[in-house]
Amino acid sequence: MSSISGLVEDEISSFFESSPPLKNNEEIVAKLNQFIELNHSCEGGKRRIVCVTSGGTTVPLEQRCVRYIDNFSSGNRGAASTENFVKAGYAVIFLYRRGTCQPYCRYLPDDPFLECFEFPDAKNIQVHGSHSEAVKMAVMDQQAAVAEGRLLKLPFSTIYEYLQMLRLIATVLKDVGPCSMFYLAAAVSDFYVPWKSMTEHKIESGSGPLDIRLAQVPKMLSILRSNWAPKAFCISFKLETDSKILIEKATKALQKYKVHAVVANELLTRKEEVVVVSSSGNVVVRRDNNKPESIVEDNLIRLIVDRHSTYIKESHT
Ligand code: 9Z3
Repeated sequence: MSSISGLVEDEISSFFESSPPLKNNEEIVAKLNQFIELNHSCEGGKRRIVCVTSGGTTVPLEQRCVRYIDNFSSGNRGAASTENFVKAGYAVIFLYRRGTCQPYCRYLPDDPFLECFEFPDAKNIQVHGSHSEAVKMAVMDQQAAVAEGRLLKLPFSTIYEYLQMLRLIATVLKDVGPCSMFYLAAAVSDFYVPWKSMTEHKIESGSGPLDIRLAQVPKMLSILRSNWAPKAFCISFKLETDSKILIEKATKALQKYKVHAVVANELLTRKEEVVVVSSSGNVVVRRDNNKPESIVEDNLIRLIVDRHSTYIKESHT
C-alpha cells in the first residue's frame, strides 16, 4: 500500500477545507448507506460493488458561476462499462457528470432525442418504429438494474463536488473491503481556481485581457489508496494524445499511486483499443472488429472482473 507524504496530505486537507460544502451531503450518504446495506449485507451472498466515475469535471471561474473551464469526456466509457459491470453481477455506483452519456442510453439518438417519438393521434404518443427496439431495451435494462437495487446514479458538475463525492463513496465502501472496486474513468481537471481566491460575481469583461492563476489539484489517488479505501481494488485511467509517451506515463502512474492497473488510452483510438498496464505486464484490449456491435468495454470489463476475482481470492488467503 502507498504511503503519502505530509505535504501531499496537507494539500489534500486544505483542498477539502476550502471547498464549498456539498449541498446534498446527507441525502447522498443516506442513499449510499442504503445501497450498500442492500447489496453487501444481504443474506445468502454479498455482491461486489464498483464505483464507476464518468465524464469530465468543471472548474468554476466565479463563485456564482457563469463561466467555467471544462474537461473533455462524453461519458461513453463510463456508461458502457457500467452496463458490463451490471451484466457481470456487480452493483454499480455511477458517479457521473450531469448531462453526459448514461448507461443503457448509448443507442438512443441524442440529437434530437425527440425524434424518437410520434403522435398517431392527438391523445397518444408512441415510439417511432425505427427507434422502438433501442428504446425498449434501454427502458427494460435500466428498470431491471434499478429495481434490483444494482444501480445508484450520483451526478456531479464541479471538481469540488466530484472529489467530495468520491471521498464519501470511498469512506462508505471501506467496510466492503476487497469486494469493492474503483474504476476511475472520469476525466478529472488537473488545475483549478481555489474557492477563496475566486471572485464572487461574474468577471467583468471591460478591463482588457484576463489573467487567472490556476492551482494544481492535489492527486487524490494516493490518499484513496492509502487512507480512504486501502483494501478496494483500484483501476485508474491514463489519457494522452501522444501515443509515444502513453505507456511510459501509465507505468509511472501505476508505480506512483500503487493502483492495481492503469488503463492507458489515446484520445483518437480510445474506442478501438486500450492497454491494461499492471505489475503482471501490459495487455492490449481491442474491440472485436468482426462484430459491428462490439465495444472495447466488453473485453475490458471481462479482464478487469477476472483480475478482481483473483484479487479477492488472494485477499482471503
Ligand atoms: C479516460 O482516460 C477515459 O477512458 C476517457 C473516456 C475520458 C478517455 P469518453 O468519456 O472518454 O468515453 O469520451 N479517463 C481518465 C482521464 C484522466 O483524466 N486521467 C488522468 C490523467 O490522464 C488520471 S486521473 O492524468
